[in-house]
Amino acid sequence: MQVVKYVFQPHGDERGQLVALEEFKDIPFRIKRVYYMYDTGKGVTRGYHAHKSLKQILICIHGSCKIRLDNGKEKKVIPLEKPYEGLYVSNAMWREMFDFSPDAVLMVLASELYDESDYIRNYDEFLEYVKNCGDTVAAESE
Ligand code: T46
Repeated sequence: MQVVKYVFQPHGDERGQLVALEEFKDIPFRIKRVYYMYDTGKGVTRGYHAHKSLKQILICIHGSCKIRLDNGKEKKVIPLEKPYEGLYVSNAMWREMFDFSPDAVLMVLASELYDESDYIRNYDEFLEYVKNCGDTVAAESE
């Protein structure tokens, strides 16, 4: 499995750092939704689903966490610990987010509005889905 991790350009000066993200320039899709999670409890794992259409970029803008990606054939764990790094998560990709530091803020840029019917929450259904649609992640290795 290939993993796409974007390294964004921080605009640093004596005041500190600033990262700006524009759709189709820094982010490979129109950004229709932004959400973020914080105060994640110790030992919590979130996710356990895939999406039929949704594409996302995950950025741990504070603290750290890990993302497990699974395309139905292979699994990879990607640490997110820099506010200027973004992990691309394609559709048809099972994801689990875990090992959150107490101060972690995981921000997600999403290509679609929230739509529960886009979720695949059953792992066997996911395996069936990727087998039939063959639409798995295309990305580059770290
Ligand atoms: C994903 C991973 C990375 C909304 O009302 N609107 C939203 O846009 C989202 C994302 C969630 N919600 C509600 C639905 C649930 O009642 O917030 C609650 C928690 O959502 P969920 O259990 O789906 O959260 P995670 O962390 O398991 O998954 C989320 C995204 O849902 C998912 O698309 O890829 O983060």
